[in-house]
Amino acid sequence: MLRTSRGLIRAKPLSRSFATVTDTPVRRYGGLKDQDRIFTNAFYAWIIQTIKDSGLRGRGGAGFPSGLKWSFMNKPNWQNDKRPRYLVVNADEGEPGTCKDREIMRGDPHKLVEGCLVAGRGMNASAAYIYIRGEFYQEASHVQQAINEAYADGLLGPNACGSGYPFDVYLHRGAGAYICGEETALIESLEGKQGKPRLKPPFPADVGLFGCPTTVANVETVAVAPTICRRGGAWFASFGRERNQGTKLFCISGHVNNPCVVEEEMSIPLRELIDKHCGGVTGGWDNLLGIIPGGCSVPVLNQQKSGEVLMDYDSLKDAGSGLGTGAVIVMDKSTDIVAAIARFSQFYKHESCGQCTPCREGTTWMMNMMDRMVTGRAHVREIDMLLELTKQVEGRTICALGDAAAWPIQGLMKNFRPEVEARINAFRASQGTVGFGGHLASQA
Ligand code: L3W
Ligand code: SF4
Repeated sequence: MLRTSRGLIRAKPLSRSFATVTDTPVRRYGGLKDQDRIFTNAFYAWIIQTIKDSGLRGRGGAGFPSGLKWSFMNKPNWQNDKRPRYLVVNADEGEPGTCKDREIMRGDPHKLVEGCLVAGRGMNASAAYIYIRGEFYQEASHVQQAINEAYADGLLGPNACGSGYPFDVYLHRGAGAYICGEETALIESLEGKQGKPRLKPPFPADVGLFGCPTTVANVETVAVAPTICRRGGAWFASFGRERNQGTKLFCISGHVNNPCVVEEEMSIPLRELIDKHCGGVTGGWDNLLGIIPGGCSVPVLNQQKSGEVLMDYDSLKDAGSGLGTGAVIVMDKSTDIVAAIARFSQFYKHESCGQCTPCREGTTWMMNMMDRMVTGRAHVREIDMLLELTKQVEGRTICALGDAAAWPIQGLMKNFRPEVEARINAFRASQGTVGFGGHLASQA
C-alpha cells in the first residue's frame, strides 16, 4: 500500500482495497474512547452531523447527500411516532461493470456490520436488513459470519455493545432480479412480494419497509460511515473538491492492462485513474475508443472527453455523463460500440419489470431499433426516431430504469453518431440501395 502526502492510504487493487480507510474492524469498536457516548440519546445527532460535515453522498448511483437523507428519519416529532425504523442496506449489486460492494463484503464484512450499527444508531433504527444479490453466495457467507461474530461478542442484539440500545442485523438473499436494486422494489421484495418499484412519494423515510420509516443505503456508503465518525467529517471532506468530497471505490474493467477495484480520492482525473492503477489502456491512450465512467446506465464518453473529465459528480455531469456507481468500462478501438450499447438495450428490456408502459414498450422498441443499427439495416432518419423514443421514455416512468435504458443510447448518438451513420450507409451501399435502408428496399 502507498501512503500519500495527504494521509490517504491508497490500496493495491482488489480485495483489501476498502480496508484502506477502514482500519478498525468491528470487533474492536468497543475499544474506542467514545464508546460510552455512542448509545446515549443525543449521540444520533452527532452521527448525522458528522456525516453531513463529511460531504458523503450516496455511493449507489444517485449521489444524494447521505447526512441529509439519514436525517429524514429523525423529523421533529419522530419520538411520537411509535413505528420501528429500519436501515436497509442495498447489497443487490447488479449494475453491469460494478463490482465494488462485492469486494467490501468479501474482504471486510465486519466493516459493513459496524456501518450498520453506526448508521442505524444515527437514524434511531432498531434493525438493519442487508439485501444481498442472490448470486453472491460467498459474500453472503462472509457477511453472515461477521454478523454471527458480532452477536457472539455482544455487539448486536437487545443490548448492543452493552449499551441497552437494541439493534439487530439480518441478511436476506435476493433472487437475481436487477430491478430489486431499485430501493422500493427492494423493499417490496423484502416484504415477500414481487420486486416492482413503488411510486415516490411517499419516500421510504416516511413509508418504507413494512410501512415503517426506512432508509435504503448502498453498501459502500454504510461501510465508510464508521471511519468518518472515527476520523471526523473534516478529514473525509478534505479529499476531492467541493460537493464531490471523500474517497470512492472505482471498478475499472474492459480494455486496460490490469482491471481492478481501487479506492481513490474523488475528482481524480479519469486518465490518471486508469494510468496509475490499471497500467493504462491496452495499446496506449491513442488506441482508446471511449469510456463508460459509471456503470452501464450512464452515457459513454468519447476519447477526447475521457481525457478531460474528473471522476466526480459535477465534472461527469458537465461532460454529459455521470459518476453512477463508479464503474469504469474502458473500450479500445477494437470495440463494436454500436453492438456494445445494443447489448445494454437487451439487458434493460430483459430487466424491465413491465409495470409502466413507456418502459415496458419503450425498452422493447429501443432493443429492436438498436439491433437494426448494429447490422446497419436501418435508415439514417431512424437515428432521430430512436432518439425521440428515448425522450419519450426518459422521465416518464415510475423508476430510473427507464432513464437508464435511454441514456446509453443518447450517449452513443451524441458521441458516436458518425459511426452509426457510416454503418447504415455501408450496408445500403452493399445492397445497392442508396437512399433507403436495406429492409425498406427489400420490401419495395
Ligand atoms: C426523502 C425526499 N428521501 C430523495 C432519497 C430516495 C433515495 C435517494 C436518492 O436511483 C440511481 C439511478 C440509477 N425525501 C427525497 C428522498 N430521497 N428525495 O434519496 O433518490 P433518487 O431517486 O435520486 O435515486 P435512486 O432511485 O436511488 C439510483 C443509478 O443510480 N445507477 C445504478 C445503480 C446500480 C447500483 C448497483 O448495482 N448497486 O446501485 C447508476 O447510475 O440509474 O439513477 O434513497 O429515497 N424528498
Ligand atoms: Fe418497472 Fe421499468 Fe416502470 Fe421501473 S420504469 S417500474 S422497471 S416498468
